[in-house]
Amino acid sequence: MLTFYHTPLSVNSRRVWVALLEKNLPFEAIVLNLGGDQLKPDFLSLNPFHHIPVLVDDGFTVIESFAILDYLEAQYPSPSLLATDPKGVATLRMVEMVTVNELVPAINPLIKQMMGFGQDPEEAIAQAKQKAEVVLKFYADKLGDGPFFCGDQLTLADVVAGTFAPWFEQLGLPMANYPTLQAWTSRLMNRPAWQTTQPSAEELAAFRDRMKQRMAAQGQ
Ligand SMILES: N[C@@H](CCC(=O)N[C@@H](CS)C(=O)NCC(=O)O)C(=O)O
Repeated sequence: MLTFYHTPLSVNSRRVWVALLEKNLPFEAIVLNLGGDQLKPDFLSLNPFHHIPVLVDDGFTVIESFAILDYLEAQYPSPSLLATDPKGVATLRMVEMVTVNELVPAINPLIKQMMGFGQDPEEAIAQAKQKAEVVLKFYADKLGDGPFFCGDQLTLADVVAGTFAPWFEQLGLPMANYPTLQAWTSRLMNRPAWQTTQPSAEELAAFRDRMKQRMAAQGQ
């Protein structure tokens, strides 16, 4: 039996959550409140770095979302979320790495602004948008005319980049400039796995309030 420790609003968790759903794997979900649950001894015994997501499969513990995705593909290969041809394998990994190494750091100021956690100077916002646009152009280039990054089948490239896609507009990145990416985003948002894992406006507002309280308590 799979046990998935997560927090619904975390994109690191969501990529695993979407993969579990896309692979039709039954699992028990344990939701952590990151206000302290992650520091309790039981959870620290699973992940000493106190991060979600964590997956436990029949007593075997996997931390780090990308290791979890690898494990799921190896242990439960069907349906596959991997590419098989060499160009697809490279595209999949490029999209994954560009997402975490380029997109994530670039959009930090935009997330901060969207969530109302503070406002960086205009120059920093403009620079963040510029960097994010380079990623969007890269995505559009890799997507080409295909429905998904690696062709006709959904792969982990779509899962990893696609769990950010619903936020692009709200981050101030106009998707009308990227019609093929916009169509890809709609394609993903129509899938049950994306619909199940998309946070509601209420969940988002509650998260925003909790974070603001936490930041105020820490004097930020
Ligand atoms: N590299 C890790 C990052 C995980 C991560 O940063 N998780 C955050 C939530 S998005 C977390 O658990 N934060 C709570 C903490 O560090 O105490 C992964 O991909 O799984």
